Amino acid sequence: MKSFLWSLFILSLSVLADPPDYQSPFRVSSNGAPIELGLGHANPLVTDWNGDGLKDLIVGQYTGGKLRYYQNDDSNDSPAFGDFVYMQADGSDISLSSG
Ligand SMILES: [Ca+2]
Repeated sequence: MKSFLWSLFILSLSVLADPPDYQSPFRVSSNGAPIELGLGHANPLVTDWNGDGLKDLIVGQYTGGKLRYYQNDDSNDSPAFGDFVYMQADGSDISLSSG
């Protein structure tokens, strides 16, 4: 009973908390066109991969399980992405199987 009341208390707090303030969804572009991955299931990661202080974009694509790397060529407030390269390890494209 005590754990049930405690859970109810925690649930009440979460209901009363301010809702998250999300931005409206938008499409990310490279070379001025929306990035298309074919089949869905993209897993984007925004991180400064090359260490230049600008946040880059890494996107996993379901088909072939490859990882695309888009280098940010502008700023963190207004990122600009050009052509992607497939991320590699030991000279070969990284490929991750699904499942
Ligand atoms: Ca970077």
